[in-house]
Formats: sequence, C-alpha cells, structure tokens
Amino acid sequence: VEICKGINGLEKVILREVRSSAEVYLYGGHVTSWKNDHGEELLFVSSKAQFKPPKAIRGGIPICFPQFGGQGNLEQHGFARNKIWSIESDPPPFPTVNSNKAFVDLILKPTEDDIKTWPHSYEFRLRITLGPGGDLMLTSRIRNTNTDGKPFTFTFAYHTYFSVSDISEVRVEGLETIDYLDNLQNRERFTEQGDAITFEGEVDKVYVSTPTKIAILDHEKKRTFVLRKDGLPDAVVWNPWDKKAKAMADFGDDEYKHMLSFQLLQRPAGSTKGSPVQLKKDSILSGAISCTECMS
Ligand code: TA6
Repeated sequence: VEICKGINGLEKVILREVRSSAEVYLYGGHVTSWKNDHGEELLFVSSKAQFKPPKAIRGGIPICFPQFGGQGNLEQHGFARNKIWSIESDPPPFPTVNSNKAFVDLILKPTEDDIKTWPHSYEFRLRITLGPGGDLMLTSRIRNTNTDGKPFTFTFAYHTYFSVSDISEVRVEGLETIDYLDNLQNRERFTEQGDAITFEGEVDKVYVSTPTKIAILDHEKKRTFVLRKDGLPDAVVWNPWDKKAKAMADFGDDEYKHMLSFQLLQRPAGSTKGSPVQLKKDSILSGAISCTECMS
C-alpha cells in the first residue's frame, strides 16, 4: 500500500496485489483505478474529469451518501464524494473481509460545519481490498453516532463506472423479470422483459430488489464483470448516451460509448418512493460489493 500525490496534488493510495492494482483518492474516498494483471484499466474515468473539489471525480466508484439522487437541500448524490476522507490505521475489525490481501481503510466523519448541513453524526468506514485474483472489493459500514440517540435515515450507493469497449456490444445479465423505475419515464414502474439488457440509447433505470450476482458482458473484449453484492438491494443501470454526454462538462462527447455506470444501492428492497433506510443510534449498516473480471 503506497500513499502518494495524485492529480492536482490530491492524495491517493495505491494497492498492489501480484500484478493487479487499484487506486483510491482520499478526496471522496473515490476509487479511480482497478487494473487487472495485464495492466488493463477496468474502470472508466472521463478524460475531462476535473479532480478538483468540490466537483466529484467523473468516473471510477463515487460513494453516494447520505442520499442518492437530487432531492432535498443536499447536493446530488449527497456530500461523501465531495469530502476528504482519512486513512484509519486501526479500525474495528471488518468481520466479513479477511485482511490477508492488499487493503486500505478510509473513514469519513462530519465536522461541526458539516453537521449544520446534515444534522447527524456518523462514522462511515470504507475498506477497499484487492484480492489475490485481482478482485476488487468495497465494504462500507455506516454507524450512527448521534449523541442524542436520534436515528437518522439515509441512502447509500457505489456509483460504479465500468470501462467497456463498445456499449452497443454490452449485455447485462441477472436483471431479467426484475421490476425497475424508469428515470426517463417519470420513474414509472415496469418489469424487465428482455433476456438481458442491451443498449441502443440513453438508459437510467432503478432495479428494485435485485439478485446478489449480476454480470456485465463486454462482447468485444470477451470480458465479463461479475458483480456480487451484500446488503445492497437496488441497482441502477445508467448510460447517458450522446445528448446527455454533450451536456456534461466533465464528460467527453463520445465517452458514453466506452462506459457503463452500474450503481449498487442500499435502499429498502422494492421501495418505489425510495424511502431511505433508518439507522438507530450505535447500530451499523453495511454494504459490500466485489467485482471480478472473468474472460468469457
Ligand atoms: O445513474 C443515476 C444518476 O442519477 C443519473 O441520472 C445521472 O445523473 C448520474 O446519476 C450521474 O449523476 P452525477 O451527479 O454524478 O452527475
């Protein structure tokens, strides 16, 4: 594990395991690189990503907390991806993740100022692990440390951007027959009919209560991303396509062809209004994903 200066002098941590590697910026607790043992980059980061607070880095794995989406007085997808996290050298043990692999523990806690915007105290622990086979695992634990004992509600998501060779040659398997809310049709609820999701235009769908294992197949590269998740019932599939791509200053006009954003959400399964999770004082909620690259 190596700590060094990244783009614009922002601090980042590099994890290496055999020949694979991962990088995470303390800004946002944001994974920006996951390379396989051939040195191929598996995550998408826009060539126009700004790496400049307060704008979130466009690509990689933004952490969305305490909200997903743009409702209320908080910025879109909450503030966790816009804050500087710290490295925690001796965190409470993560029961689910053995630590004989390359890993780093990050923590985010509110400052007095933060509490003015979101009146709760919390400890958000994020462990990024690179497995011996090059698997990338993110495990989050969010603890309510409100001294007044008040519970708080929140939603949380890993907003992952995968690098794909050509979005029109990508299939997502594992969401067949699952219900989804279509963000492009007033969040109306539909049931996925296809035997896989393919992409011919903009897609922005929130699948509710999804299976724990989902596959993203990149035909051209003969590569499959196998996503396994725990404690994250919902999943968003998003590709901005050309029009939206042009409208984003930190996104190249043609980059939509080479990315797929697949977000894993912590929300009560099947919630249509997206009612957030309630976290009681001192209790901890965890959500984990592991991403494996398989040659298909
Ligand atoms: O994928 C869900 C979504 O809310 C999309 O509608 C799009 O806005 C995307 O997230 C990116 O949001 P961001 O705030 O990172 O530009």
